[in-house]
Amino acid sequence: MTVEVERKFVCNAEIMGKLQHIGAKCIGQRQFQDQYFDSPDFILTLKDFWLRCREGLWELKCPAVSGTTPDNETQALCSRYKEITSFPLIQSEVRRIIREHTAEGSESNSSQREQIDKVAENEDTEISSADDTKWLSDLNLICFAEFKTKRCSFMLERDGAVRVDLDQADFGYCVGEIEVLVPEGGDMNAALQRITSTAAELGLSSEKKVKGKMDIYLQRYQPDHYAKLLNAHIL
Ligand code: V4E
Repeated sequence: MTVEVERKFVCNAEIMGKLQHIGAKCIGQRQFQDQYFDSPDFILTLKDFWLRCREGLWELKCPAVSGTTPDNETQALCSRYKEITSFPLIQSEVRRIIREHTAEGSESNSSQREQIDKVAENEDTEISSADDTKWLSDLNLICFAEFKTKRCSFMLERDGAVRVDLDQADFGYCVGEIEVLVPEGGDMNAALQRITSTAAELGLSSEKKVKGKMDIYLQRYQPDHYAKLLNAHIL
C-alpha cells in the first residue's frame, strides 16, 4: 500500500513555462471520468474515506495516520491519503467501515446488518469482478459525484520522483497538484519536504490550502453534503 502526499495549487498562465524551466518533463495528457460512491447518509466521506471508480478501476483513499511533520505550514498545505487499489481489499474495507458504523448504533437496524452479512457471504462464495455493481447495491452505495477531468502530467527528479498534475474538470474548475507517493513505512517527512521545495521552485504562494475538484463540485451540486463535510472538518 502507498500513501499519496500532495499539495494543490492554483494554476496560472505561467505554470507551463515554470515547469519547463525547473526541468519537469511532460509525461502525457489524458482524460478520465470519475464516479464517487457513498451511502445515502455519507458514512464513508464523513469518515474521510473516498471510494472512486475511474474508467473501470476502483480506488479507496483512506485518511493516513499522521506522523511527525517538519512544520505546521507544510502540514497545513499538504494532504495524505492511503490508497487501496486491490478490488477485494476495497470491498472488505468498505464493508468493515459500514459495519462498524452500523454497530456504533446511531442508525443501526438488523436489516442493515443482515444486508452487510449477505455481502460478506457472497464474497466468500463468489469472485466479484470490478465491473460488478451488485456489491454497491447490496451495501446501499450510490454515486454522489461524477465528472470528467483533462489532465496534463509532469515528472521531476528531486531525490526521488515528484509528479505534477494540471487538472481541468468539466464543470469549469482548474487545479494543480504536486504529488509524491510514499511506500508503506517510507519517509513521510522527506516527501513533505520535496513537495514544499518543488512548490517554492514553482514560485507558489503558501498562504492557504487550495480547494480540490471535489470541494468545488460538492459546493455547487451537493451543498447539503458539502456543509456536513465542512462541519466534520473533512474538507
Ligand atoms: C481525498 C479526497 C478526495 C478524493 C480525490 O481527491 P483528489 O486527490 O483531489 O482527486 P484526484 O482526481 O487528484 O485524484 P488522483 O488522480 O490524485 O488519485 S475528494 C476530497 N478528498 C479530501 C481532500 C482533502 N481533505 N483535502 C484536499 C486538499 N484534497 C482532498
